[in-house]
Amino acid sequence: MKNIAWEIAGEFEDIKYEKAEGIAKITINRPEVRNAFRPLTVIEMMRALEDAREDHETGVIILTGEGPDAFCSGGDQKVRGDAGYLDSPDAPQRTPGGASVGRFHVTDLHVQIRRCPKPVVAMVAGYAVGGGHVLHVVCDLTIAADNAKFGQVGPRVGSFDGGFGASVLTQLVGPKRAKEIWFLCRMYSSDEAYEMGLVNKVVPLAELETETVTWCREMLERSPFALRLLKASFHAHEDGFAGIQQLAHDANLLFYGSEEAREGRDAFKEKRSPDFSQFPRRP
Ligand code: S0N
Repeated sequence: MKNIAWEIAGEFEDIKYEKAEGIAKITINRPEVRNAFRPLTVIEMMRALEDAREDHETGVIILTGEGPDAFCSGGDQKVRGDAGYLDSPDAPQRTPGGASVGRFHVTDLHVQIRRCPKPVVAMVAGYAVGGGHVLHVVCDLTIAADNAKFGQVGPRVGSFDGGFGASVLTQLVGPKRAKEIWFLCRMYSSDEAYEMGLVNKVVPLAELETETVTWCREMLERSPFALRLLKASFHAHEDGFAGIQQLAHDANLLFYGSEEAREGRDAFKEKRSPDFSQFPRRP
């Protein structure tokens, strides 16, 4: 198997962003806190993800954490304020009365991963815990190392994610298991996660990136528009009107390429009435 030669694709503080062979890799680079994310981390992840989405060369995106110990340990508890997360524990987002005015930046990141029309693959070594577990849950596929550990900790640390962290998890493992994961806050091995349908494949740690890249290369051989429509189709029902909107606008993308749609556009530009009589009224 040919090695992959990553090239730096942007300068960031909390993440590494690299590209190679049509694959973009976003790495949370805070191993000293088990890759916990603070607001800046999430903002940078969103910028990198947007770049990967817009890049016509990129077809698949890997999301991972630096080092073998953790994929991500969730929200950085050291900058957790009284109303969300802060850039630093003591300033500057505070009201004159002293109450914090942080927010959950990760809410938008979850939506962005779901919306991204390219497959997003979580590559998990070590802990995927709390908000870090939710991150892999919202990714399209998960490749896990044999040292990976999965779990939610919210009810132990005064937190919970009732968004995709509950609904998508339930889709993956079923309601009884999802409630067990949230209510008991246990940790699960990569083999247990595989048994539950939480991850797609478990490999030895030393083979994690090679295996993940193999899966990405395989997807890059497939039709990008078919992958795009499949992802939108899987989410259409789960994401309600927003999911249907994505699928509908993708249908628009295809319709724009038809003679029928072009007739409407051209007639407007040529200041004439459109002639739609030439097009079939399909049964
Ligand atoms: C990951 C764990 C199990 C690893 O244990 P291990 O290997 O024994 O390492 P430690 O010695 O514990 O940790 C090493 C250093 O890393 C720091 N650290 C670890 N995790 C975090 C973290 N999340 N935030 C800040 N620092 C962290 C340790 O403190 C240590 O550094 P030193 O030695 O300097 O103290 C273990 O570390 C663990 O259990 N970590 C905490 C896991 C946790 O509580 N995560 C947060 C859970 N909550 C969320 O993620 C919420 C996320 C969220 O974004 C959200 C989304 C939607 C709605 C609401 C929320 C919400 O925030 O509430």
